[in-house]
Amino acid sequence: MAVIWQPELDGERRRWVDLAARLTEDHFAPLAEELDRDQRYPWESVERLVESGLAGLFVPREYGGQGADLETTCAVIETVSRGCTSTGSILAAYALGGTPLLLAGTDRQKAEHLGGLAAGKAVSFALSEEGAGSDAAGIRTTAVREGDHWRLRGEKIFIGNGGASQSYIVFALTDPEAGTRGITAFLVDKDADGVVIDRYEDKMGIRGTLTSNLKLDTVVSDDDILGELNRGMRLAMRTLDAGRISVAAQSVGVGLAGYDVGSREACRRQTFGKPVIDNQGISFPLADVATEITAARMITVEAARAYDRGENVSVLGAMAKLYASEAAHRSVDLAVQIFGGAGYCRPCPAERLYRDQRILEIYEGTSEIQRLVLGRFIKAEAEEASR
Ligand code: COS
Repeated sequence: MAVIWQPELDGERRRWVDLAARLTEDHFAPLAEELDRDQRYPWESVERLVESGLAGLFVPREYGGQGADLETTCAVIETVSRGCTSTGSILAAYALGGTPLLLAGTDRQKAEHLGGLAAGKAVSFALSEEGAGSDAAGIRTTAVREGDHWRLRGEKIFIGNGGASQSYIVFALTDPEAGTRGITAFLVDKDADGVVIDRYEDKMGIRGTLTSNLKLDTVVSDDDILGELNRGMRLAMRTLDAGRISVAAQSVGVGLAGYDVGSREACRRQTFGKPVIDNQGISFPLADVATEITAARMITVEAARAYDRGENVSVLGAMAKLYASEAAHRSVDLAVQIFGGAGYCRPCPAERLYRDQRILEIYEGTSEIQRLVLGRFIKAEAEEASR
């Protein structure tokens, strides 16, 4: 019996997770150190994700995908992240870019962009701007009517998979006076005139992923509007509700990776004539980490199941991301401590995981934003109860 709780996986889900585990063991995990060292995007791994069906796992079958639910997608993201954080993050970026299309795409948009995504032409979610990261409604990119099309002007930053994606879901102000009810989502092709990517971030971790800007002075048509005019903020928030569950799954994977290397090193490494795990100073925090990863996995799986049942997951998704990313923090921190000096030097998997983990508490809503979201719900519930 495994110490850390695992959900029951039925036939189809089991098949996808086993496939992901095999690819991770044979191909993704062996590349993790090199990708980190050379800051290299693993095109060959992406090709495997596409060929195997994992890239388009959540894409409906009629658009060329596998039609899997979020619970399955998350189980696969967790499995891949356990072996290579960068590859797991690429997979999660595929899911984030696909979600607004699943939620609001027309049949034509789904056929073109979800179909493209399943075939390796990824779609990226482009919301953040300078000064508008946590305050998503503070964006300044505009889309102004010019005859029968729209002129899109502005710059997006911190785009996951930016530069490797074929198209971008860009959120822009279409009615600047209307606040959050004046934002619209547009589909933008990377090869269109006036679309420029000229900066890639040099990141602390997940160095096998690409994170870019997107400069826009381009023209789009009504057909490129994703969802309803002026309802883009809601679409972004609904997308992030699902995306946060995927980041929670990544976090469980990274937390497990920290636990794997930390617990094994604790058995291997001897001090004062015995393995360090025989000291309660090491076994007790490992017990805490095992408990926290179990709890993180339980919330994440339940959040994904709730999403698949069509329930609102704003609360559970925020809890899953908040808890799982911070549990992963404690897991990789302990792993570094167990390795001691070696854990502070390269190459050591604990050192890499320590840097990789940090983004999980930042992207798709910082821990502070998750607490803010939860705080609003708590206040509303308490006010309702005291009425
Ligand atoms: N599902 C559906 N709709 C939602 C929603 C959700 N989870 N959360 C908010 N909305 C809707 C609101 O109902 C509101 O719609 P109406 O105007 O129709 O009433 C609209 O979206 C605006 O919501 P709100 O007023 O709460 O917006 P705020 O500007 O106060 O911001 C936070 C809300 C802080 C929660 C939001 O800016 C946020 O999530 N920030 C973090 C963004 C993020 O994660 N960035 C990372 C980018 S990807 S790396």
